[in-house]
Amino acid sequence: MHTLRQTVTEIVQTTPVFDIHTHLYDPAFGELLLWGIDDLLTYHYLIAEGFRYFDMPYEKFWALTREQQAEHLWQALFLEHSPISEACRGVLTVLNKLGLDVNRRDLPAIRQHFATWKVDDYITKTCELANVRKIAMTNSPFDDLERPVWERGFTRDPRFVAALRIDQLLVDFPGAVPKLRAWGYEVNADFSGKTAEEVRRFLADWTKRIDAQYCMVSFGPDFQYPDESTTTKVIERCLMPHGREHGQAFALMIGVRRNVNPELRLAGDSLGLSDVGAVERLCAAFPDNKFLCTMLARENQHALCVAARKFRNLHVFGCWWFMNNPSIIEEITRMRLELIGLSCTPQHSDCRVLDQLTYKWAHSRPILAKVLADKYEDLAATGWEPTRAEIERDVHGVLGGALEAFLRS
Ligand code: FIX
Ligand code: ZN
Repeated sequence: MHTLRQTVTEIVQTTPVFDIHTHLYDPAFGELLLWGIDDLLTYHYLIAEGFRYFDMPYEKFWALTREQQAEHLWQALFLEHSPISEACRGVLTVLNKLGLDVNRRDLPAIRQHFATWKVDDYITKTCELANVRKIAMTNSPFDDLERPVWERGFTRDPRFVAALRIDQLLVDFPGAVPKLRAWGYEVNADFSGKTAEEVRRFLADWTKRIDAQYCMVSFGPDFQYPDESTTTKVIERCLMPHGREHGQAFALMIGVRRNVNPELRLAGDSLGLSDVGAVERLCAAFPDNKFLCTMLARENQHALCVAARKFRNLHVFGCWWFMNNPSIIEEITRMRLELIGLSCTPQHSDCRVLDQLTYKWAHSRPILAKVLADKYEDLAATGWEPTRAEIERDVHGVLGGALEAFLRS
């Protein structure tokens, strides 16, 4: 006889997940899809940690090849100190799940192993190891490496779905204007003339071209709504009507302070406390639009859950970036289940390197199982015994099914 906890653990392990936010790419994007040991070791989370120990100047590190950077990171983070941080542990989980003997501490042997893989097979292997059924990419028309691939067209890999990322449109409209004009959209920085309808045409064209599942932006902690800014104008006059016309949700990732240390490049972003009230005002002003939201500061999580209790058009998701550590994931997941039940998506991976799917899901599934099992045991203690079918339904929901239903609604 299985205990309730064993049943929950087994179901959480075996239910395939829809990973709703990553920075991975359909293999048609070639080199944009990162994978393998050198990309794993040069993940920006590890670069930030490496500089805690390096004494070399920043420029010297950036001048190295990717392989040399990986070697320095391996040396400092794995050989000279035990790799106990979550991001370091992740690399070892990936290697271990691939069947490699991490105990040998042998980077050349690990590299040899990766050299034997072909990318398509490796995607299949990784999706199997991570038990991932669908991966949402982050797709920006403003990215000069990515845009030409979409414009050329390609046969889509059904495992990868698109999300339309529009940071520049919302946080740097004057910078976006010359680009939009060059692409044939008649927009003006002062929002005069046909600007609003042309931005909507741009959003509609890209939504169709990439089959965007939702539209997404990241904001700093200073994000406000409403205010006198162009951001508010773009939201009110372009994004909201576009969202209603196309039934498309608007995902907000709020709280990132970009470039607090520019020397660290992609690893140089930090966080700040945001105003959940701005999200509430957005949800209240546009009850016929759908919003997804995740926040970067731990201190914002409780208020965000309360906001979701007030607005059914708000779906809370993920433990983003600095929140993606076991102790915090457990705390936040528990709080969300207690406040908003199963109507949320506790986790996304935010992978930048394909292999990370393996560790991000291997690390978060047991936490989800533990928290869910506690909750089902509390139910059982009242005499309400959850059936296997009910648990399967719930787990499918929190591993992406609830979000799919929200997007369809
Ligand atoms: O803006 C984002 O989507 C962030 O997730 C990234 O910019 C960030 O660099 C990251 O990889 C966090 O996990
Ligand atoms: Zn991201």
